[in-house]
Amino acid sequence: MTDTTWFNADRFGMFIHWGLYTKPAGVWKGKKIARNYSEWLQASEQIPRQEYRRLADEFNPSHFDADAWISEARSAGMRYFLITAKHHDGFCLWPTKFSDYNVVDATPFKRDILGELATACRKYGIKLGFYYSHWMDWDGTGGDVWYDEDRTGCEGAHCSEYQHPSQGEFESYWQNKCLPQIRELIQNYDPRFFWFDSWGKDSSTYMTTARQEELISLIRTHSKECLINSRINFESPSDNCDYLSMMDNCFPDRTFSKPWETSGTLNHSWAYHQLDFNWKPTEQLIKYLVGNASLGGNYQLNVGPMPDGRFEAAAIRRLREIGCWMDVNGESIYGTAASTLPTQSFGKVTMRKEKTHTTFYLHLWDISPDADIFVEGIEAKRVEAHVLESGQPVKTTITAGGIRLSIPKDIAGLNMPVIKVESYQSCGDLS
Ligand code: FHN
Repeated sequence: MTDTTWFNADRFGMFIHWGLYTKPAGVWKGKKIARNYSEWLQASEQIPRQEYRRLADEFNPSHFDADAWISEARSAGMRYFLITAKHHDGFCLWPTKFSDYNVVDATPFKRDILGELATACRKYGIKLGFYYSHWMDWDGTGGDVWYDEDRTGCEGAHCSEYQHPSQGEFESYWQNKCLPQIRELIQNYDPRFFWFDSWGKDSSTYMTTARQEELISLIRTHSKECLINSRINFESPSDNCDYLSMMDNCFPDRTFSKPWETSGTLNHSWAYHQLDFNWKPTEQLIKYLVGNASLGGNYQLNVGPMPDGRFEAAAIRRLREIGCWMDVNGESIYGTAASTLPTQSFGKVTMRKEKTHTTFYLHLWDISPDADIFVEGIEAKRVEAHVLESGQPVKTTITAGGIRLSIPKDIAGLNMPVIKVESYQSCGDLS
């Protein structure tokens, strides 16, 4: 198994969905597409392949700036970055030798997007990962398609191009596109992790144990440190995966024996959607991050850049607000572990075992300033506590079964405050 220490410590990453579907952005032939994920355009509207492929002629994001994306991620407090190298439509964001349906050979843009991002990631010390749609590939090379009998496209007909491949057809895609491209991505860009995508019983038909192990073994052969997620087969993942991926926007209420993460959206669609105004408030996004960290999990927050290559203003505002919160409270997230305390009524707890003591970070979501809270489960001979952002000391009383804290009234001016509690098992070890 590959070392997952960095993944657990980093806790927070950026996910990007970007590709040919970004320009239509959820609207096709003047109508909002049936599916709410704009990256599903081709399947949603049953667009014949040659017609969909013509979107490549228009892919020319003149404002794309890898440095700007990665520095935005960095200042939001994110420590790793993940992008759709190939999504379900089969189009590739790098100049792959194994398909000419790629950004350099098929578009007027002709720049190696992954290469530019890899350079920016190195500059900012951000780990790079690739989303790769290994099960579905709608471009007719033998990958699976989304077959939905009841769906008709814009022309009112089911497109006969979209039928499940035979095992032989899938095997040909697997050997001639999927596996060589994974090897190529490792050799060209040296990613620290892959994020494979599957769900449901159709994917299990193709993502057999043998194919999962073949893919894992290929990655292990070419990289000593590349992590692999469990959505290689969501229903029945190999034990050899390194970390678990929850379903989209699913925030569990339990811990897991492996490192884990939730990938979530800022609004509804993963890729940019011109009619999706369903933005989540910053406070909610921070709560997802903290909630997962309190259970030992990570959060990968998705951005869908616009067709010209820039992030939307609503995305930037949220990223920067999260960044401000992380600037003062980041130590309560990075390198912390799941709380071993019982569930608390005031909010969530993250913790870190230090050499001489244990630190608890109390995330106060539901409190009255100038009142007491009881933190159940902290057993200590001595505790020291202060507000993480301001340094203001907090009065503590050790009682049976926990500690009582007097919340300062000034805390009302802070947004989502965190109290740092250092708890010692003997009276004399505070130096
Ligand atoms: O179908 C995809 C979807 O477009 C998106 O990429 C998400 C990200 O988790 N995964 C699939 C649905 O779960």
